[in-house]
Amino acid sequence: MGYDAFLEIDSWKNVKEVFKMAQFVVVNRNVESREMLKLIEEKCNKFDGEAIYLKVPNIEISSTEIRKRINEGKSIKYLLPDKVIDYIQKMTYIEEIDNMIHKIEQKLKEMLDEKRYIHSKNVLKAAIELGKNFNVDLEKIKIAALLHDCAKNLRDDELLIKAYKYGIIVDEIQKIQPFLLHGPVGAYLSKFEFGIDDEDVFNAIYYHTTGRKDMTTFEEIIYLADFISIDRNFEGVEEIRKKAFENFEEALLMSCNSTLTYVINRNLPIHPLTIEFRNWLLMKGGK
Ligand code: DGI
Ligand code: FE
Ligand code: FE
Repeated sequence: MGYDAFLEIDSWKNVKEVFKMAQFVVVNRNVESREMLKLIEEKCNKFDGEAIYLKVPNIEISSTEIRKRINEGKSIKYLLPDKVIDYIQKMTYIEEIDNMIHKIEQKLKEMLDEKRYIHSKNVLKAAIELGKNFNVDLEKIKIAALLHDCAKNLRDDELLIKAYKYGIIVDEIQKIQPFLLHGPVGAYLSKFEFGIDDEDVFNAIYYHTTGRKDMTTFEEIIYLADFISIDRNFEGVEEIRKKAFENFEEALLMSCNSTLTYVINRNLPIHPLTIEFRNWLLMKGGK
């Protein structure tokens, strides 16, 4: 332990016990002096224990300084091994996002009914499980999953007004089925109401209901997580849930097919994006 800390050893709990159990190794970054050695010896005598003093090269790196630099947002390059820096940065990022997620959850609770809020949390869980299999930013996945239905409890007229406000061009099908706008409007809400300025998150929310061609893996994960989340209980969901972890692409196609069947059975208009999504899945699957 450091010399300074050793001199304050009296404040420890059961110091005598500790001295009995272990021999202290005292190091110091300052130059050693006769005075220092004397003080170490005095402590040892006091507690009837032993300590050895170890000369260490005087490296101008202190953990206090490193912590200070991190808090000030300054670089700590060369003060620590790169791997340790990477680890600290990753942990700092995760902590930041966790704080962010906590705030999102509070706000979301006010915007959604209980069932929808629980669904959002379930989609988050499913998205993490799916995301682990891909090289995606899991922290961002969490945010997108949590927010994907943030506009879901808006009434049709509210969705249309918000779509107008955000400059979303409402197509023919969205005019008759305004609920389809909960994706696009949700994407804008996540940006302007929740302050999440991220393209992946934005697009994943925007297209989570219909899908689209050329979807990114990030978007696909949110789409599928929404479909297989634990609160879903329609026919065939178990099979898709299983498939999602065996053959991701096929599970996407199965979800899309299932949605289309649902829409067709109810004689509802199919959104062109849904069709483009399906065709694209078929092509890339080579089927
Ligand atoms: O918001 P969720 O219920 O969690 O899930 P979602 O955003 O995927 O919405 C599912 C609903 O969207 C479901 O009732 C089917 C409908 N849907 C999906 N694609 C289309 C569609 N409805 C129409 N009319 N046309 C589509 O292309
Ligand atoms: Fe939705
Ligand atoms: Fe959903």
